[in-house]
Amino acid sequence: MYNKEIETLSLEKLRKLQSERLVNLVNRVYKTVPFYKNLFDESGIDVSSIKSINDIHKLPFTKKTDLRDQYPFGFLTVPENQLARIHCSSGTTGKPTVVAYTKNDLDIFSEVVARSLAAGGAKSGMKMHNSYGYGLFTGGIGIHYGAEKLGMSVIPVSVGMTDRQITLLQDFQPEVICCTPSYAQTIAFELEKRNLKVSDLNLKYAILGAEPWTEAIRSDIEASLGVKATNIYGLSEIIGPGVSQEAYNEQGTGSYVWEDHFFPEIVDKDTGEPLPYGEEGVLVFTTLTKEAMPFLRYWTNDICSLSYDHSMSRTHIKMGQIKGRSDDMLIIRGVNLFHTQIEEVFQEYKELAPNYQLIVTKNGLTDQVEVKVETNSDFQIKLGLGGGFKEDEVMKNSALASMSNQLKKNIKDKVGLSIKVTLNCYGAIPKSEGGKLNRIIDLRNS
Ligand code: ADP
Ligand code: K
Repeated sequence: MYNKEIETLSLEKLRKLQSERLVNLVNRVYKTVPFYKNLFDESGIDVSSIKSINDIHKLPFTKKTDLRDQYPFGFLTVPENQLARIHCSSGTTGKPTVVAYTKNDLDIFSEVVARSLAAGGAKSGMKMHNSYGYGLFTGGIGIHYGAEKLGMSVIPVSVGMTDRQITLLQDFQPEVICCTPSYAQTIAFELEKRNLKVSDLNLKYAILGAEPWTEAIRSDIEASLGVKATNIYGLSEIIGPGVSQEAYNEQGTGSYVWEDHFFPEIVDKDTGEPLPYGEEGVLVFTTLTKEAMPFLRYWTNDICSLSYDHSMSRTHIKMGQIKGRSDDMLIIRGVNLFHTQIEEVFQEYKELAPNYQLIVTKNGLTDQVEVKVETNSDFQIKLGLGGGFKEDEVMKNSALASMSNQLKKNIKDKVGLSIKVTLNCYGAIPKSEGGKLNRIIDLRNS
């Protein structure tokens, strides 16, 4: 264990710590964040009525749309010159979601990642091959500093260039790999293609997250990479990866939520009412210690359940696998995608009709997205295509071809993902099913 004292703290002491931290937090955000002050005042919540962690259900929820409305720095409780780092995540529409950290927040981030990696089997002195994306996303850099804090030697490979990744895995012989479960499968597939065996590498532990996965995927990765594979979960708004982690010797029983920093609740997705341990609902977190941008009862939209496992030495609560989302966020190769982000690109084109469809499939192990969009009839008439055209004629018409290439590039610039764009003629894409637009077709699990 990285922090045995905290990880095994008695529940009674944990509740006391959480209560102190919550009371401090509520007073602080009331004084420093106008959004929370207004919300408290409007809903008649008296700050002094929050006396312990048991009062948490009296507090309002914070949602991703609130972050958008306060873009970029409305939720800050400290002056901007006290920030040590700023990251972003996908926003629902328009602007990205901004998350900011003080020096102290970064220490907490590294601490929870160090705890997580240790629970996943990593130890000081081991090498870590880190294939999480470096950059604005919290994944790569977040894991990096936590691994250094644990005393590991980090190889900051980031995503892509799988050939080079294989070479480094062979030459450097790291014991630990961190990436998305689907990328771990891609690496395994490439090893097999090169006739490389598990014994050519030195991997022992794979710490995998950023997207949902299953026990079948776990067995596949464990066999093909010769590792113990565990789940790491997190989200930028709460801190990044390292909000929770599965222990390598307790696989399949859930991931420990480091609840001295992140207080979890499960609530009903329609009513917001708290649900008892074991029941499935929306996961909600309160960041008890974050300085720069703390959130009260942040609504993750992730569906899962929480429960205690009193037979273990770690005392913190465990969360089960994420069963799905209560919104329409898609996770493509670990990257969050809202269809509204694509819609915004289309809205800039007067040549397009407001009808599109997003189709997600798996090509081998990799998520693929194709978006079909309609041109409008004025544009078609201008091109002499008043009678319409077929999908396979697009690339033969220079105006249509150039438009679909432009759309592809603009989407890549906006969301950071390569997506196939297919132009359709006006009326070719089914409009609605029973009155409800059916824009997203996710065929990955079928
Ligand atoms: P990260 O880079 O850690 O994935 P993001 O903020 O970009 O952080 O994405 C957070 C979302 O990703 C979560 O709300 C959840 O939907 C999904 N996610 C992250 N980790 C996991 C995991 N281990 N299992 C399932 N979903 C996950
Ligand atoms: K993600």
